[in-house]
Amino acid sequence: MSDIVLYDAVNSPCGRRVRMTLLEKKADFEIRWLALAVMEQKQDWYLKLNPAGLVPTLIHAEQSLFDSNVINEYLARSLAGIELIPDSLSLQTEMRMWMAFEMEWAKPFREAIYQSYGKSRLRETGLDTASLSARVRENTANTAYLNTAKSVLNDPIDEKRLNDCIKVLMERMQWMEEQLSDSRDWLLGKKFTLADITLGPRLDMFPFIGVNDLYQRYPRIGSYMERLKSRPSWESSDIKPPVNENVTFVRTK
Ligand SMILES: N[C@@H](CCC(=O)N[C@@H](CS)C(=O)NCC(=O)O)C(=O)O
Repeated sequence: MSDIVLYDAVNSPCGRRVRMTLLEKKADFEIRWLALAVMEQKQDWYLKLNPAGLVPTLIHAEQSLFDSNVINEYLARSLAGIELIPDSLSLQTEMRMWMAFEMEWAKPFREAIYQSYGKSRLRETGLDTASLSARVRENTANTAYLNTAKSVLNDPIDEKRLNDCIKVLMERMQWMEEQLSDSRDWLLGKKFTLADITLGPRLDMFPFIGVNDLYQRYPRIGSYMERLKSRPSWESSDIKPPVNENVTFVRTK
């Protein structure tokens, strides 16, 4: 058993960025999967580790850490291996601004996910309202989460809301495309850093909200992502649970 444990979920960009950092550092780690569709992330024992009930959470040296960017800075500083944080204060600040940039548009992105992939993920399980409710109640007594799960399953897609979220997201992508006009290799210039690890996994999620041509619309983002995907940590961070959680809901405590 590894001394680094990562609580994670299938297709989580936040989880993937921690996986990438661990792989860039060549660290051993163990993943424990949570099934988000049935709110395993809202179980009492997990809320003690991560009060927001989100993935990822990392356990290391008996310390429990949450928020992917916080975890990544911790790993970057505490593990030996490749340097992922720039030396100068000015570049460190720039790195955190890229993280803040992503965190801001993660909000409309999450809303869009609820209107798209979140629905298909839940519907593909074959659970009906009664069996979904029973599964969620096993995990949490908070009816707010039950109501969210039921509305993801049953409410029709709010196309207007989804399109509005996408419009906001495209505004952010336009800004990013302009930032890349100086042909830099990585977001901070010559050096690959945590800023790239923060942005890459989220950018690659656009097809999950129905935007399949992001890299054609924004070619500089496209070639930037090609560079990112050529790093071994990209492919090797595409980890799935041994059995598809959507089908079996592997319990992971
Ligand atoms: N700022 C947090 C965001 C974490 C987050 O939004 N996680 C998503 C998966 S990428 C999640 O757990 N969603 C489940 C939910 O909304 O209950 C981080 O970077 O760790």
